[in-house]
Amino acid sequence: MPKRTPPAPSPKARLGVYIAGGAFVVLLCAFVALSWWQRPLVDEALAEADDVPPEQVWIPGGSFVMGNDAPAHDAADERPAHEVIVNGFFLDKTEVTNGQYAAFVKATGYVTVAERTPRREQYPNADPDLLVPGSAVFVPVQASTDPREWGTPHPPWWQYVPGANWRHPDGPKSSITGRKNYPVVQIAWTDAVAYCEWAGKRLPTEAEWEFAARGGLKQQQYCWGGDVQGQGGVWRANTFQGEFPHGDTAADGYAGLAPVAQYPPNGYGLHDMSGNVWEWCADWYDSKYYTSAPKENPKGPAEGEQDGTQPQRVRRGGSFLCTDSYCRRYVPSARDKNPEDSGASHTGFRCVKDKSQ
Ligand SMILES: [Ca+2]
Repeated sequence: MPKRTPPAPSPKARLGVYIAGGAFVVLLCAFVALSWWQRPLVDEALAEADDVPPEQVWIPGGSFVMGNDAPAHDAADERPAHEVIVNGFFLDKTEVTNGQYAAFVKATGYVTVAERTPRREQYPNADPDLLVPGSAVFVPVQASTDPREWGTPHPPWWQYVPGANWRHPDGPKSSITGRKNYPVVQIAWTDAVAYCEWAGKRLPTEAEWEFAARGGLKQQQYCWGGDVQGQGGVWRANTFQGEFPHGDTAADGYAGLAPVAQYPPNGYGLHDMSGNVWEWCADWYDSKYYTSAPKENPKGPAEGEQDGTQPQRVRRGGSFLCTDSYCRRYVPSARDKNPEDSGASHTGFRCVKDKSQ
């Protein structure tokens, strides 16, 4: 008996199949979309985490002349030049990078000062609009370097930017993705100390920092000797060339930050002790400290000199914003300061380890 061919589905049955199939596709798409929407957010900054700690070099210690009182060098807080003795120590070969700081945050969940909401009691006189998480960002505005033309107490190229922090160094739209080997910035002194403690290290004293920056040279103007930056077409540090603050020509290869170790090391094998980012030191800052500092292993004054309402901590080394025409502080004797809760887009750090640690 011939087999009977199954009857073709009726148009109504076909319609039902199409509707069911369509509904399935819609549900599948909805499920995929929902899953995407509810996906775990990838922390872009922590994705840069680099578990390789900064390599260190041994700084042998000894005596040196700290400061600079050469008549042509007009910096009162570097005077008098005086003999100082420091013990030997290990020092990070480079500034701490985004990748290394990300590893610390990934391991500890640490929240930096710039990511916290400032409290009114901490800043009783602050503009309410500024009591939001954020930090100081360099903005290359067209502006005079003459303070009489600023119209503000602070240079107009420094602006408090809500949402600026180490993950977003120039503000919320910036990121450190792909910048694992750049120095971490927007780090307050407090944040630097937290990293050092986690790493079993500490910040250098100001004397240790200057001893190391001089690279074994005696009273030379620069970390590399006496040649000026760029002499003979040789660039030895990431500084600023061109008309400050808006016209960085990047003759040294970089406008703004550079990855660490792009320039030759000094005599101790240390990179970027001049330029790139200012580096926090352990000490309180006092402009007259050199008049009374002890000779052996000075650790800074007992308290910081006030600037406004806050005591200051020491920063050293200059940054990518240092330029001979305005801020020539990328030399090893130059001192700078900032309150310990204040990071900036040109400030980072490196760490010391003692032999016994
Ligand atoms: Ca540069």
